Amino acid sequence: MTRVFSGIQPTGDLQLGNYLGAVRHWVEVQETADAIFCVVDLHALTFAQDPALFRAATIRKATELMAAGLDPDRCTIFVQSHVPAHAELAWLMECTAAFGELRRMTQFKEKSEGQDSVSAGVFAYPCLMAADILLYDTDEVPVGEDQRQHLELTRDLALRWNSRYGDTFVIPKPVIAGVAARVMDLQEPTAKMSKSRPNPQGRIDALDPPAEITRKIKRAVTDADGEVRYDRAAKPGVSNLLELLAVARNVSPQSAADHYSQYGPLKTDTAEAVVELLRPFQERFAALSGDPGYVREVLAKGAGKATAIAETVLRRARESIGLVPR
Ligand code: ATP
Ligand code: LTN
Repeated sequence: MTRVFSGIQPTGDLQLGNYLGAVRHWVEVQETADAIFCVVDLHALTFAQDPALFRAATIRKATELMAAGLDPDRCTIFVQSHVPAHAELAWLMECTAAFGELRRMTQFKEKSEGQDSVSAGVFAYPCLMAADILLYDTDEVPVGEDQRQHLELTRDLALRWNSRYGDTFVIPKPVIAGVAARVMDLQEPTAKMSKSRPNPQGRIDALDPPAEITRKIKRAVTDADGEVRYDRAAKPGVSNLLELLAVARNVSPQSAADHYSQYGPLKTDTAEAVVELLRPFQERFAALSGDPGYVREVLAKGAGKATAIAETVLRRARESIGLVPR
């Protein structure tokens, strides 16, 4: 059975980009693959967090994943820091990666640019991500387009390790969806929608009330030529709306465009489609948030299952690199 692994950071509410670019595909793949999903709390610590809020955010993210449709009977859901093997293999990956290749990572450049001080963790981030993936003999990693470069690095590190120390790791491949793999900011359609961008008007949170979703979409930045056409380079704002409408209706963005000659009706229908798309998520979230004990139970069970796999692979890695067995 194909092993699938992916991760999401606990900080920030689940936004439409996370849902369409990643989580929606996780919900599908749990039906056919041996799927493991991780709330990557250690990754979020690359920026200082308020401890109490951070703890709550981790539980909330797991709740959001379950509300989105991840079913603990069909997949494994756990918190990264509950499985210490991640931190241990990350160190071995840091010693495998070159300074130069980490410095070239776009996400590192974006997150460190213009900051007075950046943690060493921001730089080492992709090594921890590689460890996450390699620890589970992962075949496929469903992620949004922004993670492609990290996946390439993960493959390079695994290949390098295997050629230096002998066959140890499965070489994973990214699975990146065609439509809505990069949902753009509604106010600045040349930037990706992200939970850490300062302007909330450009982002749709999966828990936004319907009226707010509608308002944000109606105010989305488009362009001046007035023509409804799918062309991501020339018409990023309109094309982004067409992608949202297209995934909600399960058609292509090009054919979605055929039905419109004006931006107003396109926005009205897109808003309605997105509200309907998120409705089941919002209902399940309300039900689950009344039962945090259940979510914690799921995470404890998930950590147990994840540990069993991760420890076996870590042992293999320790042995191949020459650490004395403990
Ligand atoms: P940040 O921007 O603060 O780093 P994020 O919103 O990108 O956070 P992550 O936890 O880093 O959230 O990402 C979780 C998953 O969501 C990843 O697979 C990522 O590729 C995907 N994703 C995030 N934003 C988008 C987007 N705008 N479009 C499509 N996929 C996205
Ligand atoms: N870096 C990813 C989150 C992430 C991840 C992973 C994704 C951490 N570890 C392992 C897939 C597999 C992000 O910022 N979205």
